[in-house]
Amino acid sequence: MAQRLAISRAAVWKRIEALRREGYVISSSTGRGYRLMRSPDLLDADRIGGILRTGWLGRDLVVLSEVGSTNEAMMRLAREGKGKNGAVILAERQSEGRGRLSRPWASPEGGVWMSMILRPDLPLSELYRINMALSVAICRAIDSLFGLKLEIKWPNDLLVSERKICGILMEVMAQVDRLDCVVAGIGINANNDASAFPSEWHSTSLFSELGRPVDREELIAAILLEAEAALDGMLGPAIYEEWRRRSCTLHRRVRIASQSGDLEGTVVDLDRDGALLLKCNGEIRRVLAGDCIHLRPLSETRDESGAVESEVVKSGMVET
Ligand code: BT5
Repeated sequence: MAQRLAISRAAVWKRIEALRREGYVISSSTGRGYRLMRSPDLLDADRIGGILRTGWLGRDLVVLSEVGSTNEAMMRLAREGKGKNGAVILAERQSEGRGRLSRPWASPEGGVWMSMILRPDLPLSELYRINMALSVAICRAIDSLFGLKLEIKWPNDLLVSERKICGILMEVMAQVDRLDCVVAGIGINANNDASAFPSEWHSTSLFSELGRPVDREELIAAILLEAEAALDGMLGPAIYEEWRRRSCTLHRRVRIASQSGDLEGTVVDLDRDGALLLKCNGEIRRVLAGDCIHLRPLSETRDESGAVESEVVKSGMVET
């Protein structure tokens, strides 16, 4: 190696030590050299760029080792008038990852924490289409790569077997009548250990579901490719229909907690603009925003004494 690189053996050793500090496992044997045993699971923007097949989404992509929140970093760029349509920020870790209503989003190493900036020509009333397109795209990518079926829980969660594997956070910059840009944040528990999270989060990860780590770069490239196609077609009927078909909230009994109070009822349909149609007390109500709690059907939740237990199966939330 020293000969090939025209540097001293000590200089080779110094670089090997630097790679070891980054997490590469390298064995060495006197007189024979070094051998790469294992590479760390780190994202590399150039490698992602090399496998990315998109036209406009993710063509401008950066990977940060740590940031407060990728959404906040992207919003900051947007406030400065920067951030081209389709630019993406990824981070290995977020120290202040956030969900809706400033709820914390746990973002340790191994996950996919990603934000994209979108500048679509879209009326504000159609904003939820972006959420629909991204939800469908993530389901398609994870299904085709790993054969894992995700379900969409209204309004912004993706679940595997009733456990949250992904959350989407949309933040918007707009004038009264016109959209400036949307920053869409996607958080996926990929190789991080979701069993370390509080059990009441009902979370899981690709690692737990598949029993092995996944190639996060391949996953990111696949999601961006599906997302580009879905966003390009988000106003057509196909995305809405697939989003509705993949919903696990449709036909469920739910409780919606919103600023105007709680509502309980059965979800009879999901509308094209993302609204949930809730039948409660014989009336159909349109719900555009709120935290949605799936309730078990009453027949399943009577305990031995016959008392009705309103068991929360899982909870999630969104802001529209
Ligand atoms: C969400 O909020 O589900 C949206 C999460 C978006 C995260 C991405 S990561 C990249 C980008 N940058 C950011 O700062 N955010 C975005 P919400 O529906 O409010 O759900 C939040 C709730 O989910 C929390 O209150 C916890 O109960 C739970 N939770 C927190 N971290 C989680 C995780 N890693 N996996 C599963 N559940 C989690």
